[in-house]
Amino acid sequence: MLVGVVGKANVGKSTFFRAATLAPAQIGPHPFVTIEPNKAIGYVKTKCPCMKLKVKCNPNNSPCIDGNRFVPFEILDVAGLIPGAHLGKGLGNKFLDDLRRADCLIHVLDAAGSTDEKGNPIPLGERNPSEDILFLKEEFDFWLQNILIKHFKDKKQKISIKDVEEVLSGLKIKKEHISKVINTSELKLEQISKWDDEKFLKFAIGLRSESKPIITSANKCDLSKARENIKILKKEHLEDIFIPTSAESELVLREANEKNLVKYIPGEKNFEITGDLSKKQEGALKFVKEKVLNILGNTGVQQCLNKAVLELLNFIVVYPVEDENKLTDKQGRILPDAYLIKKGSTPLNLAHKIHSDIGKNFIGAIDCKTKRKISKQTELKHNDIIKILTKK
Ligand SMILES: Nc1nc2c(ncn2[C@@H]2O[C@H](COP(=O)(O)OP(=O)(O)O)[C@@H](O)[C@H]2O)c(=O)[nH]1
Ligand SMILES: [Mg+2]
Repeated sequence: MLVGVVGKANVGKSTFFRAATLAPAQIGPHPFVTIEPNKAIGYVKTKCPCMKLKVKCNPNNSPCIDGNRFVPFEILDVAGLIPGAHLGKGLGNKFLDDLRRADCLIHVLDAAGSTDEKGNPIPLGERNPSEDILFLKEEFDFWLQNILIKHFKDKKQKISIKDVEEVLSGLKIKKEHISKVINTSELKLEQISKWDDEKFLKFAIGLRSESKPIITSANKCDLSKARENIKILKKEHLEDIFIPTSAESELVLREANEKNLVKYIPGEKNFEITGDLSKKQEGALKFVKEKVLNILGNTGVQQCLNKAVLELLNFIVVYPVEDENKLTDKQGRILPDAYLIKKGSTPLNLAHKIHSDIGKNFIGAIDCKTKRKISKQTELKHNDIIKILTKK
């Protein structure tokens, strides 16, 4: 699963990415393999079972702060969106190449309208952010339309869903996305070779909205202009999901937390001052408190991550353990690891996710809350604690 952070220049994309990927707490030396330069680890925030079960957990892959478990996943910093990307202008190819790898997008928008199409600063409110919402979608749609036309227009042979799937496999567009678009529109795949450009565009729009769901981070919401604009945006784009954000505020808070100046749990409304602040730091935190937390209730960054992974992508969190009574791994750590897994997954899917050998030797599983054996087809639930049984 890969969540892409997208947007044009100067909207706060890098700020969002840095804030979202700054670990909320240290958890010892980490076995994460080095990932590519524009990828980093972000965290979903969820209630750790340790509270309800009244145990003290020893997290290994996912920090737990006051009963809030932060579960890792990968975020991609997509190359900046630029006008004419679909025509291969500037770094357009890089942008589209990044975009095709994402399963879900967080679109960072300058909701204050203080940047033009290319990201140059302009007076506050001069650009209508609504244009940027269309801009992102259009660049992708036109690009996809061209790919579809190139492969399917005026072709002699009969085209099946499988043929479309093959052409689009590198874009993470799957059979179920294609069938859904065909079944819910008047587009007839049998006639694809005779479609006009408009039908190809319709197909592209459908495929994009099925395969790359978007959350809009209406950013710079510390500015009142942005908060005004968001009301209008919500009315104009009923099908879109908007979360008001102040990426800069989240970064201020996470950095202050890292330096032990404050105690801040991502996504919360409050923070506690725990260190000696300079006048400048005090001013920045006061701004965040008064202009963001008191008005919006949170900075919105953690909310975007949670919404993307748990709602749009439909993932749940499960905890594999070795000992179903003590809830420990081999080293005796309680609830050491939390895994994100697609809703609908089974214990067998989980076994494969942990390790291919565990998957191969799978013979069953135990639900550690009920201590009962569950079948390999049982659908796992959010916050399940599971012991995988393997043959020796
Ligand atoms: N007011 C305000 N400014 C922000 C916010 N996030 C980023 N910025 C500012 O927007 C500018 C561009 O930020 P950056 O993250 O480099 O944008 P990018 O080009 O989209 O990666 C910088 O001056 C940031 O300080 C925010 O939440 N509120
Ligand atoms: Mg940047």
